[in-house]
Amino acid sequence: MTSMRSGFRIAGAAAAAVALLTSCGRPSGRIGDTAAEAALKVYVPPGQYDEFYAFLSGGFDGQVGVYGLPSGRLLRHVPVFSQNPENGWGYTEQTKPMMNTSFGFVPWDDAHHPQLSQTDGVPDGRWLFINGNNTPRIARLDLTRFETEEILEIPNSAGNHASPFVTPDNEYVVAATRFSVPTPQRDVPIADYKKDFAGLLTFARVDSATGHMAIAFQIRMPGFDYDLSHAGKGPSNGWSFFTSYNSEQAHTLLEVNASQNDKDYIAAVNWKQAEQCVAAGKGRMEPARYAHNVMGDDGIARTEWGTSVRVIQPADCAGLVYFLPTPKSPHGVDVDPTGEYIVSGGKLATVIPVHSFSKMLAAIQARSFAGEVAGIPVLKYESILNCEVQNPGLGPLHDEFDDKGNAYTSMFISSEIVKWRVKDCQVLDHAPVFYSIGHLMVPGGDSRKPYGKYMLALNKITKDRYLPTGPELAQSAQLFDISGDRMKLLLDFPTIGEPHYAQALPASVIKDRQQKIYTLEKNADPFATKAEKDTRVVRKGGRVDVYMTAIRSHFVPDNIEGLQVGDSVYFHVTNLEQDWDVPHGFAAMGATNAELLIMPGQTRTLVWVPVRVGVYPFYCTDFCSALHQEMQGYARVSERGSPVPLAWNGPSGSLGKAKPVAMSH
Ligand code: K7E
Ligand code: CUA
Repeated sequence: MTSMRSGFRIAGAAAAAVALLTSCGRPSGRIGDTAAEAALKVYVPPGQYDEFYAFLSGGFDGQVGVYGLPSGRLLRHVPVFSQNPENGWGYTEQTKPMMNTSFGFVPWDDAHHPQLSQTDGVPDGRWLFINGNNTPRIARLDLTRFETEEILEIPNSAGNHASPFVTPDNEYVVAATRFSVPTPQRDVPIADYKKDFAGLLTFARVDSATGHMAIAFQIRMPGFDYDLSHAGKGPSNGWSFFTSYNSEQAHTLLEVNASQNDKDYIAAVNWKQAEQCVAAGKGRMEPARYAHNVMGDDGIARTEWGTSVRVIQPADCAGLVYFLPTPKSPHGVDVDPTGEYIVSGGKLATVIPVHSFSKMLAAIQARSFAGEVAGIPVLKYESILNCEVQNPGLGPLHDEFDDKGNAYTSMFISSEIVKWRVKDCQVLDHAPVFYSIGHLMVPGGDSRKPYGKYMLALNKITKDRYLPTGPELAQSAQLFDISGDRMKLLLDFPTIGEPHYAQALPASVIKDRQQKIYTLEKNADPFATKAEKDTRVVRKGGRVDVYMTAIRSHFVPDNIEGLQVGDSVYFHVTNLEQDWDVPHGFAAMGATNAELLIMPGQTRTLVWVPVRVGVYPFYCTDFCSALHQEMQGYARVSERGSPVPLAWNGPSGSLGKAKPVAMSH
């Protein structure tokens, strides 16, 4: 009864909102049957959970945003490639190595494509992989902790866009070169592009138990721009497909020069064939230096340096790669849930081509080729085509699928989504989006098992959709109901960064697997302090190590003297709490990096180099109890060479043994 009544109230509010919108003369979109029905479909009452977790890449913010669907509520912002002062990611001593690359410490990247790990072609909720574009990298997040656990640099590459796109049992995650470069890198004229530049396709093996990645092999391809990828599944399991543009191999003004050819190519790579060639000793180990950063069980990230990588030339491994002619400057490539159909979005194409995997195999078997490029056989467009979607709209980019044999294609230029039937390319519906859609996402929509209830449009331009916020406006996501024949717009919500692709899966797959604390007993950080009696301050030359604890609502020690200007002061703070959702923060005045946000049972280290004499406060930044404001302390900094002795308070210190008030812990 109560829920009925609150339902009506919301319905009324939403209807009023729509009336407002339309009275301003702005497009309201095609809002469901009524706005009230739409509102009820996305309303998740306080205290209740969303049905799906959605993982949206942050684009140029280098992170992953975790949202609940259908509400669009932001649940987490997980730092990956970019430093995050909110919790010290990439600033603490334990996490800094995650940003190591062969170029040094790189605290930012452009992250486009989240990919859930899969078992038998279905998202299994173990890990989320995501690519870094600018400094080619692939990261892996652990979904019991929503933390980044591993980052692998991809050598011999540039512009790692067609990545990570897992195979159906996480055998591999892939990477590809969007901006072909000399490989190995060397000093050559840019005008020698056609002679010296190449685009490598990389396959990194994923360990099925640990998720750890390792580069298995790379394939040296002609110097096109390899743009996107998806793995085959079902009958096409064992293959990965990569779009390419710039088959013209232009190196300047690509806008014009790379739009000459009517068709570019999808590269179909038979990775099982690659495995056989590798086993037969094909390919050459080439020197390559790259970072492989792994978060240890002790919560400390470490870098291992790769020194070489196996590179295969297609000419040395028959049957490894075929080119599928595809109109025109294709962007996305997507494989339908059955694994038979390979769809591509040619940005400048007037149709959406659907290739047939079985026709492709038949053409290969019949050796019916149109020619070859750099030793790679080119198939005939007509012989592999299943059908073309006619008049879909303008600027097709990406496709997702539902569980009823339908595809949904984003049309960037005409700002709409077109729904069509995969088997015969029949257009079924159009829905406008606001505006300029990039990717779109159906939960499970690139797997063998789409959930087919919702679709999320990820839009580039939001002019006039939200309250204006100066020159920079938020990107937006729009949620559609796709359970019926026609797509129905339900909800708009702003996002963090620029989501390119996204993934989603039922919340039930991961919500009960969440780690709630770090077990203090198992804390293996060498600078951990597991009890207040063990707190201490140790000087070695110009380095001072502060072994500090935090518990509601005090630090031990909370008075420190004898620090000197120019010291490197390492605050190793261990959170002694063993309750879910009780982090403590730590910030020191004069520190030039970020705060620490320390989870229960965890140790995190902040380095502070005092630059001036004085007495500086430090405090807890995360409101942890009624006496959170009392969770503070002082550090006294003296001149270099000062006779003030190193001293602190707490059980082992000379500034006072006992705390005047001991809260229970
Ligand atoms: Cu189309 Cu980077 Cu996948 Cu953006 S990409 S939209
Ligand atoms: Cu600890 Cu606030």
